[in-house]
Amino acid sequence: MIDGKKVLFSGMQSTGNLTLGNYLGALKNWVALADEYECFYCVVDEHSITVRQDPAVLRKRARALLILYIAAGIDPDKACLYYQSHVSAHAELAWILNCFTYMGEMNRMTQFKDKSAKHADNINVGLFAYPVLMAADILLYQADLVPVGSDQLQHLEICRDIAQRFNNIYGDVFTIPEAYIGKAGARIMSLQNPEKKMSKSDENPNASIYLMDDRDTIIRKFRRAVTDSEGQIAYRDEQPGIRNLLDIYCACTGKTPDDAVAEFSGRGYGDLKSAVGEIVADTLDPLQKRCAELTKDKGYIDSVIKNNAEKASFYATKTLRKVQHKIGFPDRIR
Ligand code: ATP
Ligand code: LTN
Repeated sequence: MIDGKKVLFSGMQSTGNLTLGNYLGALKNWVALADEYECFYCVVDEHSITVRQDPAVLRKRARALLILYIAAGIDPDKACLYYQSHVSAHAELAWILNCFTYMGEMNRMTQFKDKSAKHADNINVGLFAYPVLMAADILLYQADLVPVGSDQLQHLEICRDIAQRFNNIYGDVFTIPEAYIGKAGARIMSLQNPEKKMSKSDENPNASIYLMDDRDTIIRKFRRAVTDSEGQIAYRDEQPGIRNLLDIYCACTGKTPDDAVAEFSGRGYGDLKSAVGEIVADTLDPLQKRCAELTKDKGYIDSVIKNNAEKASFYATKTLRKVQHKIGFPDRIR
């Protein structure tokens, strides 16, 4: 608890170009949560280097992601928006937690298996220990809640196990965090294969709408979206392509699937694709404009980066010192 509010922590990697899935499935919800909880939203640049990065690109994307958090509507005076690499307690706690994590536990992680298959030439120890750094992120802030997608639930479970193990030995040091599962969350699927989630690492650029795509590109990608040959607009499992278009439409308009189906009843797939393309372009347009404005305001962004890293460090260091003391590191002389 901070000032009587529950603490919420989440993070995103700045690798790749963010997609409509990242926005509708995560970022958009983060905005609303910042009213109710004490939120820490981190740009997890230390996680990014588990896969080889071009330094100039990583730096640029990390800043662009932090700007995007603000452009999406998160008030940096309320929620703490910062870079993981600016708060050294993350790496320090991760080291300690490494010593409370078993090889066998990490071996079971499906993301490690997937990523090591994908990057067979660079299966590094950081990639293996990725979930431990993620546990450190969360536990440093004594987070009560962690909004994550279903692919991250396994990592959250390990975080809880590590925290519990530590608490069993040393007493109640860490708050045990819970996954925050939002309202029927928008899970946005690939436009080229609606059985697969839209993902920033998809090799086919037509599969994803990137948040910085222009109107024409957005409309063209929706026009090419894979659907089916049923010829009828319905919201059902058997028509995943159409259902995905309706989900996107609903996430952007706030309408229910029933309302959307009624609106398009008797109309062709082309009409639905155009309408979804238009509404997505209308949704992203103000976001893109705001990003452009904020990018120009270097002084303001720099002050957010500095102040919020200090705020995050304050809370993180408090937990780290407690942990260091508990495990027997010599106390600092003040
Ligand atoms: P990668 O392709 O690099 O694995 P990703 O696009 O799947 O990346 P993540 O960085 O793993 O995205 O996720 C960031 C956040 O966005 C997470 O909270 C995740 O649940 C959410 N998210 C990602 N893709 C989607 C999607 N298609 N629909 C809804 N939410 C999504
Ligand atoms: N692994 C997460 C990003 C992430 C995160 C976190 C999410 C790093 N640390 C802590 C929630 C809490 C991802 O790839 N989506």
